[in-house]
Amino acid sequence: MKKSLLALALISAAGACAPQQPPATATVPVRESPAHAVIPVPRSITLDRTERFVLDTSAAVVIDANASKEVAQVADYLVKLLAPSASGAVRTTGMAAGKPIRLSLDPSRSLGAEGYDLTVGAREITLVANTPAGLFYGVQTLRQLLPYSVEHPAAVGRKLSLPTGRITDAPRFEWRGMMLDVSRHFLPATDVKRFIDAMALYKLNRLHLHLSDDQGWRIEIESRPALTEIGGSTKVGGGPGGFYTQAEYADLVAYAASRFITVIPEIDMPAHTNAALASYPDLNCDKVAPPLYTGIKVGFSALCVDSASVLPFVQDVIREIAAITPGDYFHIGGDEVKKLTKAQYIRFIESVQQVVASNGKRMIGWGEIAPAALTQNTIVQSWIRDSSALHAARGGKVILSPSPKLYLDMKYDSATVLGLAWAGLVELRTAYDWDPATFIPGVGEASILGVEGPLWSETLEKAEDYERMAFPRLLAVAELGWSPAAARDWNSFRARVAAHGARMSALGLNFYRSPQIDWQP
Ligand code: TNX
Repeated sequence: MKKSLLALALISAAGACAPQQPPATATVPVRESPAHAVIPVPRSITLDRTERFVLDTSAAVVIDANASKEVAQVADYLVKLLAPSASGAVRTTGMAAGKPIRLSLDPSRSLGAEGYDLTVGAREITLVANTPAGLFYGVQTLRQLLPYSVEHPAAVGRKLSLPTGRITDAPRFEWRGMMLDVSRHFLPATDVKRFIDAMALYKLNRLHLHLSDDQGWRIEIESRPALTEIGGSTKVGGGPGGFYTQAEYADLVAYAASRFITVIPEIDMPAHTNAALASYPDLNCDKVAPPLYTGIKVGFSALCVDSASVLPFVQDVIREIAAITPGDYFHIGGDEVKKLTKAQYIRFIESVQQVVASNGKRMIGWGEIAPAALTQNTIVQSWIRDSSALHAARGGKVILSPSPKLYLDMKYDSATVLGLAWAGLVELRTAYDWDPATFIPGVGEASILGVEGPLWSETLEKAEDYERMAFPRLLAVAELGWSPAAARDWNSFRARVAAHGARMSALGLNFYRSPQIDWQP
């Protein structure tokens, strides 16, 4: 009881624009109301319940006169977010602002590559970081301290204000990701951009695109045009597929970068390759192209790894994609290979590792690749209880995507229409309530690069379907990846998620109304 009284006395998260809550009495039915609804929960947050910073036209975003282009871009992003409530343009120091919102870099502060320090006073906000990324994450916190009406710029008469206080913050893990399977069904670039925007709100920084599988090849390869002409022509269930041209992909990558998100392309091999096998007969041992595949079985296809045609193919594909991918990573899949011997598989993975390295990228592969002779630079993405501990033992890094916790395509409960259930049902609490550092024996905190929620799309036909499976579990992935273990708590999380329903609705995101949450109106 004492705890809820205290919570009520603090600022209501969803009602951040409203005056303070009336004092609670023991007879009033108490609805748990957190002091704030910031997700992922910051490392340190102290809010003052007596004063607020009110956004009005005397408020203006201010940067140093000699600020870098990237800092100016973050300031522009914030101006757009606050429009039309604050004054309309970024100002530079020297030009007076009634109520400045100052963004600056200060290398003398030890805030890390993505941390920030946000101080909100009644007449001034200061946001400091070591990097533009840190400023961007501070902006997302500021955004979440504002009422959800900030997501409705056209709303008439909305009042934006936020509690005064101080937040100092930095992420636990450098890898905070989600994966979109755009192969089983194709997701157009405009829909992927909506995901990118939502990821940014929750401080996720890695978007892994599963660009090829049995059912579809989704990125143009200029030297191998049939991959998209044939391999990209259909999808699960049949009907037209789709693909990104290289220009569209590059645009997507740049859009993600403007939100400090690195795109990781995945070309799954040697299995999950029917779309490629159907496009180029030479990749098959019998030189006969199989028909296109529109079902949802896995494991039946494999490149003819010992044929002379395969390595040049792999080289062409990796070279072309690496050339339009500024990020450090290239994901080669490597999962669920049933048609090769272990020796063939290991030899293939080791040769692909060389191709990836020679194109200047760090290789990532699913857990099955761990027994190969991987370099320390290679990253293993664990999805079942696999041998990723082998990689940790050799000093390599592991990304955790355990299917019974983070597979965003698993059904929430037995009534969920979309999704699969082979790894179990994954309600919100299941996704949230565990600790990455103790999950796999032999893969401790120091070996963990971070976490990622894969969203496989066998059953997802359109953006709304992808969204319904991703939200709200994506918020759990975000908090697992960002917040220190000591700051994470299911009851606190569930109270904060309650306030995000309205925000997700305002953003037009189709989310699952988990019965584990007392959604705020
Ligand atoms: C396993 S996870 C797969 C995918 C499926 C997914 C469905 C992984 C590396 N392979 O091919 O789409 O399950 O949940």
